Amino acid sequence: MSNNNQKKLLVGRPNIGNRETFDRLVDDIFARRWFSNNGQMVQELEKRLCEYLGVKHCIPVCNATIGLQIVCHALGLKGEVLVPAFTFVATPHSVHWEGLEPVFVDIDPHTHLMDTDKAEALITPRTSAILGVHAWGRACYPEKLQEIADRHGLQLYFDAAHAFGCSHGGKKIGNFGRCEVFSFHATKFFNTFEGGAIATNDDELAAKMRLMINFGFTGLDSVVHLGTNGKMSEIHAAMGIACFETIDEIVRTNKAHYDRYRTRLSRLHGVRFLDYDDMEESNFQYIAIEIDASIARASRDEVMNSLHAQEIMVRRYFYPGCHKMEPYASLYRRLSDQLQATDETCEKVLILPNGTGVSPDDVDRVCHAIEEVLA
Ligand code: T4K
Repeated sequence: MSNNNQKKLLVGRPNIGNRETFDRLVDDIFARRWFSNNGQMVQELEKRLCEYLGVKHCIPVCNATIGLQIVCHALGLKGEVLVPAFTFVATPHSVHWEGLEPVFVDIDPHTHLMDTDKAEALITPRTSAILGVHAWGRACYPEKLQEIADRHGLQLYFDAAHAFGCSHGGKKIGNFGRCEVFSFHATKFFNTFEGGAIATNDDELAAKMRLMINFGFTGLDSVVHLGTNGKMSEIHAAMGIACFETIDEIVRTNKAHYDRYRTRLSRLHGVRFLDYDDMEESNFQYIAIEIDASIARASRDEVMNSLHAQEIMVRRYFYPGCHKMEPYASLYRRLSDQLQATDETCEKVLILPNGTGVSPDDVDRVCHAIEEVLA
């Protein structure tokens, strides 16, 4: 990271696990001279992930995007897949990369999650799956989507990139649909520098995906399936194991920052906080606010520009919406008037810095800078 970035307040500054544990595990990796290909560290990480999530399989992969692509293959998807337009572009990319057509669905503007009625209305004979996204860690209506998927004979799986450590109905995310894909990217609540994992309770699906992440190999010279390289390396897994030791501390810090921001900023006219559900476990990683320019004293972009000028690098995820990014903007022009809630939300959302790299004083600095524009 450049010196310049060290001075900035950033969204996405990584949480760091227990450094002593990490350093010790790195020494072990070098001593064993075993760096990748389902080594001891990856196996240990999978064991801990399964215990933590209460799920039968949680296969570590090199990142969530490849994980989502592998799922497309493993589920044998064809034709169209329903995806929300309001998500990180990796979600539709994973579908399109596999030769499938992502069909963009509008969101519920209150929760930022896929609108289930609008999803059902877009089902055609070509639809093979629904890909729900647990935006900001909130579960994307798993029961309702499962009911729709069952009624129409579709597969249901989830992009759980934001939702590690979050629950729904008291059950950890990772247990819904055919499978769920977590991201362990550096900017995530729980990180392995780069990485992810595919969680499922389906033995057959898990076995197929294990083959697929390792080129389809079953033995030294035997390849029985189409495969790719989706493996996680030992050093990445070591970071995950070290992160397990600090999960509670990260949640505590995130929640304290969330409460501090909320107490101060929700007083401002035209500012709305995205809620975390009190009845569920959450990782509180994303501080997502909406600034409504029709009520507030300034627009979201005016606030963002003012903060950027002060080296507070807030982000407008997921601007401008996947349907306005290529190749989708050119491919699906006809869709733009069906995604009104997405378009409106994209104009309002601002993500504020959070995590253990942010101090209470930093939070106060961000609040002060926002108040200067909006109060
Ligand atoms: N599905 C969803 C819903 C997702 O949000 C994502 C990823 C995926 C799927 C795909 O997961 P992976 O394949 O990545 O496992 C960042 C992340 O790169 C991306 O992983 C994440 N979502 C997305 C929401 O954020 P960018 O393009 O915003 O990255 P960048 O380079 O602008 O960095 C973000 C912020 O983090 C900046 O303020 C800088 C800061 N940062 C970043 C890194 C890497 C640090 O302070 N330290 C760091 O090491 O996508």
